[in-house]
Amino acid sequence: MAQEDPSWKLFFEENPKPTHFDENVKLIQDVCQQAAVKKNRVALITSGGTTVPLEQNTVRFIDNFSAGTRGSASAEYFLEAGYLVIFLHRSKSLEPYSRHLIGRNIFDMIEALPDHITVGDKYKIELGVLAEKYQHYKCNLLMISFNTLADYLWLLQATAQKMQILGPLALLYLAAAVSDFYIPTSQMPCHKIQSSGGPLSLSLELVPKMLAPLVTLWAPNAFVVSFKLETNETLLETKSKESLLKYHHNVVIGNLLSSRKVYVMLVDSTSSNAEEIRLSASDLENGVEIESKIVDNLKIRHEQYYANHKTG
Ligand code: PAZ
Repeated sequence: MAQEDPSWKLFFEENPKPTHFDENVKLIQDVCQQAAVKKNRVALITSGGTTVPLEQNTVRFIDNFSAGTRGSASAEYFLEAGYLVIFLHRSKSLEPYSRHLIGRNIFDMIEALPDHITVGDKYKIELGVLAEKYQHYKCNLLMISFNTLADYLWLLQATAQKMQILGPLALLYLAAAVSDFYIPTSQMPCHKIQSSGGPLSLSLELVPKMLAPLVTLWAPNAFVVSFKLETNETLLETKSKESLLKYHHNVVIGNLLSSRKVYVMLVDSTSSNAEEIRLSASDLENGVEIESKIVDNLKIRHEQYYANHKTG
């Protein structure tokens, strides 16, 4: 009897590719090929939340809380650590460097004079530092955006597959908040749902777990870091360990919705105890971001992994 395709394959059969997919994959391929030749480390960072459309001509969709703070901050620290970064992010979520300006009005920062425009004195140093960093690192940064869950999963699969050429030089840092539930295209109404139809009941399918094919088929030699988000503290360690046991990747970073900016736990297969990273009062006073410590920690782990691969 013929074997049925696994659920992750069916997902890609049932959900069309995003627009500009082939152009984006070509950009990703170019980065990976050049990095492989030069033996550069490449980090894929996923960031922000995925949407789940309720209609094919989408007026309404389900979304989540993620602003892309973790991903965009981490991208800066990976760049500073010498990585090339592929930043796969939710469109209009936070981006490296420009994230520091969010919530501020650009017109308050510039002075428009009759014949030229200048940056106001108060902002010169801050903007100068940011612009300098951005200009320095932008050639090592490829930004690709997504909106829906399906867009994200298509791009994740393609990027991981293109990163295969990098072997253990590739690091995947999966910080996006990806929906666990969705409506398959075939079950989605074509047009806007009408309120004249009365109260709306939704039935959502489970999204196939993509970490399994990612780790075994798409990027089998990459260093893979996933995130586990919980709201119940008592579940965090167990759930993070379960995920590691199930998918056999390298690190699971557990975080709680309420404390994610100051505390994470790292779980790996070498130790039964989780390693904790917590910002101290002085870190907070000095504006230290937890992502700088996460990236420092992962850089060392990735170096070790790469060294073991070369000798192993
Ligand atoms: O984007 P953000 O900084 O507001 O939040 C980051 C996060 C909590 C989405 C991330 O750290 C994370 O846990 N991502 C995986 C979520 C999940 O379990 O699917």
